[in-house]
Amino acid sequence: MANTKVAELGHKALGLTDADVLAMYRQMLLARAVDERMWLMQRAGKIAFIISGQGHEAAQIGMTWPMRPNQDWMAPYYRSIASAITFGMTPEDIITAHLAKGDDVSSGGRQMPGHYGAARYNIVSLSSPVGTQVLHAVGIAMGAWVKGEDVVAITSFGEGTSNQGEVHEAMNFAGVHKLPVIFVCENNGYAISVPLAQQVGGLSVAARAEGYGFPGVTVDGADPLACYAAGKEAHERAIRGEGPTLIEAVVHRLTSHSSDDDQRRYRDPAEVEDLKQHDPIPLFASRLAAVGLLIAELDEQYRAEVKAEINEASKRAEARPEPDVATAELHVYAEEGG
Ligand SMILES: Cc1ncc(C[n+]2csc(CCOP(=O)(O)OP(=O)(O)O)c2C)c(N)n1
Repeated sequence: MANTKVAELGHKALGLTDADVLAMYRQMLLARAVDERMWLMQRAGKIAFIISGQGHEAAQIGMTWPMRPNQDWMAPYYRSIASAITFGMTPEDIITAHLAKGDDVSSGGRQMPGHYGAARYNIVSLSSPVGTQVLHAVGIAMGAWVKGEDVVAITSFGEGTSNQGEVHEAMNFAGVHKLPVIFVCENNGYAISVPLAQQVGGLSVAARAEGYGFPGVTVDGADPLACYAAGKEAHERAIRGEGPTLIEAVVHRLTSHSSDDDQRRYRDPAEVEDLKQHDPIPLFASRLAAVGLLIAELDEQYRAEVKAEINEASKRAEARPEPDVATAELHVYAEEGG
């Protein structure tokens, strides 16, 4: 792997080794494979509902890569499959949650699929109203600051969600108190069927950061290295006590909004066709190949390993027990004595 003959990808200047960038690529393949498998399971009637992260993998993996496992926290959103994997969730955990099995780590089958959350991975459970997770991340950062703990919180949301009141409140509060939090807006240009021009007056979400008193940057969300660089810088600022950063990653949503939606009803056929040109996985694969890091045999090996892992994960997830009907109201109402 440490092939001295390969051309420079620019990754070494960022402190990444050849092995790191190949691992990032493999993880993109893994996140995509989990996602695709769950669509198949949804179409087969095994999973009720799926919201995809396809097209967001480079942004999510690049941005969460600098985070410290079991130390930093994440308040994700429903497209955060690749981020959740970087934070430690396994394909089996994710598929089990979507199958609403009784021992799913997120909620024991009691949450919407895609509402990632597992204290064991430092991932906060999100709620169905979009944007609540942004307040949770700021709360975690505030708590860490009060306790003097070295913790950075990262949160993600779409550009439609960036217009919610609580997102402004969260960013303003974090700016005032210089909290160690990273706000990631994964701007895919649509809030379900509503295009960007009808959502954001200024067309830049990152530009808003200036009003809150911290830096805002826009990055190409199909480029995992650009996303890594932005995430790393934001993480270092947070640790140094300099406060939040807003990163707007421009991505393409390769699928419909959810398995209940059909984007062909509101996107031009040429635009849907053009999406393939923006798929971050082949884009990164060709960059890695161009500098001699990803040879065809290695790519095939990764794809075979990932396929075997997903096959195994879905088989195990399907064999897990259903939730016990007797626990349907658990955590819904106050319990006697606690
Ligand atoms: C407060 C609230 N309003 C509306 C909805 C319905 N809803 C769910 S997802 C979504 C679109 C959000 O779009 P965006 O934030 O751009 O994220 P994307 O899905 O494009 O990644 C909406 C309107 C909701 N869940 N919560």
